[in-house]
Amino acid sequence: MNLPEKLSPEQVRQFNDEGFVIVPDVFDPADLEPIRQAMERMIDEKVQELHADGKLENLHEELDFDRRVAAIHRDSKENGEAILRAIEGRSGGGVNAPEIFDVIVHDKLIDACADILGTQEVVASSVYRVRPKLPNIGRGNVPWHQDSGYFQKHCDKSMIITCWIPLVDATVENGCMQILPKTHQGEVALHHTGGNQGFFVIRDEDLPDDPRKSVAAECPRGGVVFMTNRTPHCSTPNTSDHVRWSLDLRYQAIDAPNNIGLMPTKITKRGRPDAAFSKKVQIACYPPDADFVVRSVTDPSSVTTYDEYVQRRQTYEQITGGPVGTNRWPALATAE
Ligand SMILES: O=C(O)CCC(=O)C(=O)O
Repeated sequence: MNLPEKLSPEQVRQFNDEGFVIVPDVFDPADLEPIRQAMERMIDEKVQELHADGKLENLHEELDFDRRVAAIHRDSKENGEAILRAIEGRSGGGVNAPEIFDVIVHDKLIDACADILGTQEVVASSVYRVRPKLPNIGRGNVPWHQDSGYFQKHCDKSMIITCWIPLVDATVENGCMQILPKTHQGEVALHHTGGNQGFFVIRDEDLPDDPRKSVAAECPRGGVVFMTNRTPHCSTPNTSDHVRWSLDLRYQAIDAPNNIGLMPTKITKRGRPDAAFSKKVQIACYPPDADFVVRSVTDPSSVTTYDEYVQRRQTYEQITGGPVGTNRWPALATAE
């Protein structure tokens, strides 16, 4: 089966050499309209609920997707946070809306990942995030890290692609990511727990290069920033007047460690696999969340449907209590 090539050889080379590539035209902006509208509906439902409960007076119905939550958050942090929690999903683990699934399995995106991975056997991870980064509050500023800092150590050398997808043009002003190029071939750096909002953090002195060499990953709506799991990155404050909306999704080849077909009965509440179990089966890079097949030429019947995806994610959430980090890193305080 000949599937179209989405990326040029030059773009794939850039990904491999630099640890990332920004592709400005993976989607037509219209492809992302359903997810924007789904987010708008979610916001509106929560706003109406808060209003009906007598907690919120000004509905800010005149404001669009990029501004409404920010205005409500300014009026009342409590209401703003309630809306953000509803959109981000449990523990920040991403809502299960069909419109998100449609982006995760979108052919244009999977074509690009298949080009990078060099295979048409592609698995997506339930480790994905919806990130509404509000202007001028610290929430959503992510410290330096490699995604592998959150994954199991035995996956350090596996390729897991992060696809960072802005739903508005991402700029330095609204807090796009900063990426440290050409530093993804080495070991996973020392991370610490205790960053803001519970994020893991690499201290500047532990970064594989001078953070002043980082580049701003500005990306228009419709574009995607593709990064490796060992590419150090962070994101900076949103100093604009609107919300920087983005999604980050993750993909790997099916032969990288995954939990396809496994039910998480052997994952402990802390999200760590039980020791006896992990000797018998290959443990996924991020065991607390479900992986699922998004493309398979050798076994098309294994490609996950929306209903299977929802069921699998819900089962994992019930058993593991939602996403948690799996790596045991030291706490910031004890290191200083
Ligand atoms: O969206 C951001 O600001 C940060 C994203 C990030 O750190 C990630 O996708 O791993």
